[in-house]
Amino acid sequence: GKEKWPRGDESVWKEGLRSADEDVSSITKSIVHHVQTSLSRQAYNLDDLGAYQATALSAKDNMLLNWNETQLAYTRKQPKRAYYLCIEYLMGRTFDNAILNLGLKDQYREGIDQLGFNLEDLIDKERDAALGNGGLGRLAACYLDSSSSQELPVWGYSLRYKYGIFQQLIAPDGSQLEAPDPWLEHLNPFEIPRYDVQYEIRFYGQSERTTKGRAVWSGGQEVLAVAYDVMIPGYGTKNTNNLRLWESKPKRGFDLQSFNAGDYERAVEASNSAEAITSVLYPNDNTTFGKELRLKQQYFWTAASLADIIRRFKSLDKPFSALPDYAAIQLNDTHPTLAIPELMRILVDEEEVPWDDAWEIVTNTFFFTNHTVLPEALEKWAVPLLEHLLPRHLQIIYDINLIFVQSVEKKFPGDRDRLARMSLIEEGYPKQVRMAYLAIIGSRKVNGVAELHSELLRTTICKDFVEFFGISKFGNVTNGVTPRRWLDQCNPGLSALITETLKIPKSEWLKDLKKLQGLLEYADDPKFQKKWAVVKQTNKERLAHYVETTLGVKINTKAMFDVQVKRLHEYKRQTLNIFGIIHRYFTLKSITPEERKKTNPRVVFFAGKAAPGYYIAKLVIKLIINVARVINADPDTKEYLQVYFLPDYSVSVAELLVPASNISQHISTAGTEASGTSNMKFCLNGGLLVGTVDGANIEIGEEIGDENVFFFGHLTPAVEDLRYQHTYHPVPIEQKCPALAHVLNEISAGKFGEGQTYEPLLNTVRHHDHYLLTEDFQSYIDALKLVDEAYLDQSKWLKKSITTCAKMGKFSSDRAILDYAEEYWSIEPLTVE
Ligand code: 73E
Repeated sequence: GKEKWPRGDESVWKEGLRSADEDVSSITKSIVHHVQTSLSRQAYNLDDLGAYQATALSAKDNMLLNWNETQLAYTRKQPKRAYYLCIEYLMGRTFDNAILNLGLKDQYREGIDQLGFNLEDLIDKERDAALGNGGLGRLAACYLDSSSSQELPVWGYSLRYKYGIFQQLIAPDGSQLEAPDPWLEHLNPFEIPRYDVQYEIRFYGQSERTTKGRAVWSGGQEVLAVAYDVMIPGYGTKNTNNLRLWESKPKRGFDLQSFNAGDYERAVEASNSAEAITSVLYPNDNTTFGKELRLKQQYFWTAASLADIIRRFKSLDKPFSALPDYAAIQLNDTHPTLAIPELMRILVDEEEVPWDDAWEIVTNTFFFTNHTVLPEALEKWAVPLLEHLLPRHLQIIYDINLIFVQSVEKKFPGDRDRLARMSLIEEGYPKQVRMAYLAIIGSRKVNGVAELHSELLRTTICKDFVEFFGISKFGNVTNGVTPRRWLDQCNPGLSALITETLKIPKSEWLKDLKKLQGLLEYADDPKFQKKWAVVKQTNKERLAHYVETTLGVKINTKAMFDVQVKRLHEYKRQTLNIFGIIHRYFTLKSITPEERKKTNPRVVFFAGKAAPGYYIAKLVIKLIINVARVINADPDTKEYLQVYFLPDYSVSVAELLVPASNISQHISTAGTEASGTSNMKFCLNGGLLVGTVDGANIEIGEEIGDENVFFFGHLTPAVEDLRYQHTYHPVPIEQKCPALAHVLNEISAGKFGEGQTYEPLLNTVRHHDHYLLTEDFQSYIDALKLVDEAYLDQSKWLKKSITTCAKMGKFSSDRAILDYAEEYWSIEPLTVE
C-alpha cells in the first residue's frame, strides 16, 4: 500500500509553496534574503563575490521550481527518456545563461542596480565549470541546453570532478605550466547535493560462475557514489532537465578490520583511494592513456548511472523487456562502453533474465556516437587490467564476443581474417579489448558527427560491421551549437540587431534558427551593413579591453582580427598558422614601407591548452609565444602584423573571442577533424572561415555557399596516397615547398630564440610530415592572400558576413538534438504546464 501524501493538512502545504520571483521587487527581496540567511552577511560587508552568490542563489530558487515541476511531470506521465552519458561536460558559467533562459535578465539587472551592484561585474565573479577538455565536452553542454529548450526528457550523467581542466600558465620562456583548478573552492550555488541518492560500486574481487551463464561477483573494494544535481533550464519554457554528477566517497565503516587491528593509517589510505576516483578530469583530448584510475572513473560513473536508471525503471513496475520503451542510453564516445557489460551483469546475474533476452534488451537500449577516427584516440583496455579490476565484466565481454564471433562465422563461413579483424579481443601482449567494437555491437545505432566523418566511419573503422549488420545501423548526426549561449548571450549587440531587423520576437528565431534567413534581404543594404559593422567593432573593442587587462598590451582594433582557438594538437595544425605568420612577416620585411602601407593590417590570436604530457604540442605553444615576441617588437612591421597567445583558454574566453573575429581558422589535415564546432560559432557571429575541406567545414560551405568560405588544401581521398609517397618516395622539403623550408631554416637558425629548442617539432615536418604541412602550405598562403583582397572591399566583406550568419540555421544544436530524439532515441517533447 502506498502512503497518503501530503502528510498532514494539504492546504497548509499548499500555502507554504513558493512561487517564482519574476518582478524586480520579489527578486531584490530574494537576493537580500539570501545575503541574510544563506551567506549570513549583511549589506555593509557584502562584496561583489557575495552579491554574485546571493543573486545566483535567487536564480537557483527560480530554476528549482521549474525543475521540480518538470520532474513531477516526468514521473506522472512516464514518457520514454533519454540518458546522455558523457565523461565531460564543459558547461562554462551558469548564472548569465540561467537568467537569460528564464527570461529575467532585465529584471535581475534592474534589481541588482537598485542594490548598488552591477550585473556584468557579478557575472564575471562566477568561475567556469570546466569539466571537459574541448569539443566533446562542450557539445554535451550544448545538447543539454537544447534538450530542455526543445522540451525533451533528457538527463545527462557524468562525474563531479573536484578539479576541472588545469589552469594554463605561461612561463617567461614561453612554456606552458599547469596549475590545478579548484573550482569548488567557493560555494557552488548551482548544485544540489542528493545525499539520499547513493549507490555502492564494487571493484576487484572475484567472479564465480554458477548456472545458466550467471555468476556471483564478490569481495574486493566497495565505494559509494553520491549524486549531485545541476539544473538545466530551457529557453522560453519551464522545462528544466537534470545533469547528475557522481562523487566518490569511502563506504562508511569501510575496512573495519583495519580499524579493529589498530591500523588506522591503512583505513585512511583506503578512504583516500575511494575519493581519488572523482578527484581529477584527465586532461587529454583525442588521445587515450590506459591508466587504471581512468578505467575506474569509467566504471564508477557508468555503474552508478545505470543503477540510477534501473531503479527509476523498476519503480514503473514493468517487465525488463520494456526497458527500451522507457529508456534510451546514449554512449558518447567509447568512454562509457562498460555500461554494456554492466547492464548485462545487472540483468543476467541480479535480475535473472536469460542471456539472450538480456542481450536483446541491451542492444535496443544503447546508442553509440563516435567522435574521432584518430588511431591514438581509439580506446583499448588491456585484458589483465580488466580482469583485475572488473573480473565479472571481462567474463561477460568474452561471452558476448564468443556469441558474436560465432554469428560472424555463420554469415561468412571460413573467413578467418574477418573473424580476427572483428573480434572484441585484439591479439598481442597483452591482449586488449577494443571498446569501439563493443560499443558498435552492443548498440541499436551508431553515428558520426558530420557527413564526411560518418562516411569515413562506414568505410574504415566500421567497414566490417556495415557488411555484417547492414548500412542502416550506421547514420550521421551533424553536430550543432546552442544559439542561446553562442549568439544571444555572448553577442547581445548582434542579437538585438537581428531581432530589430527580423521584426519578430527574439524567442522566435532563437528557437528556430533557420529564421535567420530573413537577414538575407538586407545583406546588400548599406545602412544595415553599417550597423552590422558597428556591432563587430564593439565586440573587437571588448576583446581588446580584455587583452589589455590580462596581457597589458594595447591592440589595434582597426586591424583584421584573425583567430585560431582550440586544443593544441598536431592534426589541428596550429603549426601551419604560425609558419604562415612567419612567412607573412618575412614578406612584410622584404617590401618597401610604401608597399607595406597598402597591406591589410592583421592581429592574430591563438589560444588553447596542450595536454601536459604532449611534448610537441607544448613546443608549438612555445614557438607561437616566441615568434609573437619578435614580431610584435619589430618597428618595421608592428603596425601590420601582431600575434597574441591568450593564456588559459576557456568557455568564457571563447565568449569574448567568437563575437570579435573577422576570420577564424579551422585547418586540420583533411579527414582528421571529425566535425569541429567552434567553426559553427564563429560563422554564426558573422566571422568568416579559412578552412580545409574537413569535418563540418564542408557542410558549412554547402549551407552558406563555398564562395563565402576560404577553402584550401588537399582533399581527404588524397591524404592516404600522399602519406604513402612521403614514406616510400620522400622528396626533400627544399624541393617540395621552398617557402616552408625557408621558414623552418630561419627558426633553426635562431631567429625566434634558441633554434635547437624547436628541432624536434621542425623534424616532424621535415621527415614524416604525417599531417602534410608541406603539401598544404602553398595553398594555405594563397587562401590568406584571397582573404586580404576580400577584406579590402568592406561592403563585399560585410555582405559575406551577413550571408554567413543568415544561413547558419542548420547548425543549431536544436536541430541536432531533435534528430537524435526522432531518428535514434524515439522520445517526444513533453511540455511542462
Ligand atoms: O572534431 C571534434 C568534434 O567536433 C572532435 O575532435 C571531438 O569531438 C567534437 C564533438 O563531436 C573529440 N574529442 C574527443 N574525441 N573527439 C576526445 C577523445 C578522448 C578524450 C577526450 C576527447
